[in-house]
Amino acid sequence: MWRELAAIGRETSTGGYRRYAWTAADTDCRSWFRDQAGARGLSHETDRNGNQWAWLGDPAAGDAVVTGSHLDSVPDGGAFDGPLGVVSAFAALDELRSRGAEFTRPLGIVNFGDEEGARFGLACVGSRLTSGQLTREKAYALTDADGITLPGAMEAAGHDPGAIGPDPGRLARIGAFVELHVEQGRALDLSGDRVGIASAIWPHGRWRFDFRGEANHAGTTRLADRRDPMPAYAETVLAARRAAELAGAVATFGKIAVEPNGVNAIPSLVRAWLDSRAADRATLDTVVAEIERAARDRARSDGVDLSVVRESFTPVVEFGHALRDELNRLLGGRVPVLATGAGHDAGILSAAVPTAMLFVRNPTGVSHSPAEFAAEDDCAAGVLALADVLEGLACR
Ligand code: HGY
Ligand code: MN
Ligand code: MN
Repeated sequence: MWRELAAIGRETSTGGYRRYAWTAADTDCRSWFRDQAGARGLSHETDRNGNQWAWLGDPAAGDAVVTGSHLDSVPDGGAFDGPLGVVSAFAALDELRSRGAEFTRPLGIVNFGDEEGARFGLACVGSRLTSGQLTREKAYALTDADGITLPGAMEAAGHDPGAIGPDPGRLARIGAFVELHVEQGRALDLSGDRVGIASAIWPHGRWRFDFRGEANHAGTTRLADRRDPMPAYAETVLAARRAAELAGAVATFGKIAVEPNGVNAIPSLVRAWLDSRAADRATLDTVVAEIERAARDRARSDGVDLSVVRESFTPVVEFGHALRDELNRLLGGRVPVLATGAGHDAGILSAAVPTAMLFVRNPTGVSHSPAEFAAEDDCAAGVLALADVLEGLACR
């Protein structure tokens, strides 16, 4: 199963994955998901927002136990972020069948669409739409770098965007959602555990900084006459690192677009995206405010205009203690419980459905990189833990 999926959307020159929402690679991942469901005799449906659901039993019976994750990636992402949760879900079902488990609740396996937001800039589009945290209007306004809209991309991929929007009926049928995910950090490596349980997700967001200056000749324009946006951007990146260090938070400028992007042309525009996260909302607000202040100060002194737009935001998620503690009990009670700075569909869904997460050890902690790795025996331990959890929740 893993090897079949691993070949899809992999960029040979980097070893990273380019599985962006509603692209050919995404379509191939969706076909893979449908085939896995069919091979196990599960019913398959794609919901109005493009999320895929595979069912054992009739979801209309309600109180379903659902597990799964996402298959899309960040640019040149790793093999495990997302896919490990989906592959483990199918493998855990196989394990439960080998145990002769009798399901007393419907079991769902889900592939949430567009979790990374790599193409349209907003994280967790599929789960946000379904849970009503992203309005149809805002979704229709999302565009990629080529100006293609989200509905346009859906249609080109064969999905009718006409009905995108909240799906409360679907969520009402879910009694519990458990997402297994590779850890994006080293807590389990440091504690020597194969599997962990999530306690919380840090609040985090994405802000777009547009520094607008004046295009001019790099060789003939005196420094005093320039309205160059690049130094203001550079000052902002350094201010972001200082602010984050001071606050024990994180701040990253990982994506930048320069116009006209010529070696011998002073830029007219530097567009840069900030990703910032902190353990609590007040700290995050303080860090972002400090970064914006530094950006405005330097922009002003350089005669550069600045606009800052918040493009994506996820408030702190505290996973419900009942399901969290039930997972720990089902796994023997000695599983480490850890917070994460990474966003997940489980975080989005936790506003509407009892939700929990299992983490699988990542020996280097590296993620959002081709170097992302998890050892096969740790992944197998994750499958068995997920099977134990699903058995305890859905097979009593
Ligand atoms: O950015 C995140 O935290 C997640 O990988 N989407
Ligand atoms: Mn990710
Ligand atoms: Mn992920």
